Amino acid sequence: MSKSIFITGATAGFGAAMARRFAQDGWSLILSGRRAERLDALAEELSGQTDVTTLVLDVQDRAAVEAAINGLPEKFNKLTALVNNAGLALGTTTAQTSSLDDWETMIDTNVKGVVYCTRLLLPRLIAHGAGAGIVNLGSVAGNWPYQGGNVYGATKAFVKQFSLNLRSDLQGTGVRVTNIEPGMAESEFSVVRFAGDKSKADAVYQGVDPMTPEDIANTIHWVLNQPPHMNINRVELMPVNQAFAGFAIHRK
Ligand code: NDP
Ligand code: 8X3
Repeated sequence: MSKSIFITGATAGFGAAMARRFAQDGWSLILSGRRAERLDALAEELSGQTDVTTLVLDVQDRAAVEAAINGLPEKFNKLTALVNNAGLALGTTTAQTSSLDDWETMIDTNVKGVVYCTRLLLPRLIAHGAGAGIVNLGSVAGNWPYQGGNVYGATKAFVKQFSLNLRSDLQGTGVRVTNIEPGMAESEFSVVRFAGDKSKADAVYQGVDPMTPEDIANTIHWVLNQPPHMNINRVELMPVNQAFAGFAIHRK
């Protein structure tokens, strides 16, 4: 049986890099995202290497996620891996000045999207059994507070705890669960966070030598290629030039 991987948010950044990495090994790809033209281009690029299925999908839309997953061809009744990668941060403003709409979009995508895809694909992962795996994209923002991280960091803290709790529930099924917790990696992430302001986004990475989407894809590839008796619970990774700040003290 060829290995199969369902990747959400495959139209950019980590997701596109993962699609390319797993295609090299001949895994069947199910690639999803909202931008159809990006999915088509990726399918065209990779279909010479492996079997590619694309799903134009907004993970915030529960009915659409249900319809897309229920409509998958029979060959995916057993799925090797799910990567809950689709996600975003919006803004770096403090809580008292943030937009409630932005907060809702982050919760709907980073929390509800992950929950929908996981619940709906679990039967196929359990049917695969030993060697199957769920990889969730958490973040250092789920572990460490920073000013302006408010709801984004909280969604990633949810993802971390959901991953750990899934591990508990999936005992005996053979399905592994890993939370990947990256720090700064250059992708479209900051362009999205700063509402399309490319110069603001570029400034984030200036002089840092950030991680790349390929670094993250290689890490996930390593995680999913461990022997079936091994579960990598969490991986926190940062560029060398990123570290921790101390406590913030406000003096009157
Ligand atoms: P990108 O912005 O480059 O890619 C994000 C992907 O998510 C795109 O393919 C986008 O596709 C998809 N996406 C966003 N919203 C939705 C939605 N509602 N439905 C379906 N797909 C959606 O970001 P990254 O690759 O950097 O980020 C990937 C994940 O990693 C995210 O969860 C992010 O929070 C996390 N992360 C990123 C870090 C970084 O520094 N870059 C660090 C730590 C974690 P489309 O717009 O076509 O729908
Ligand atoms: C993205 C990493 O540090 O910008 O999750 O929050 S950070």
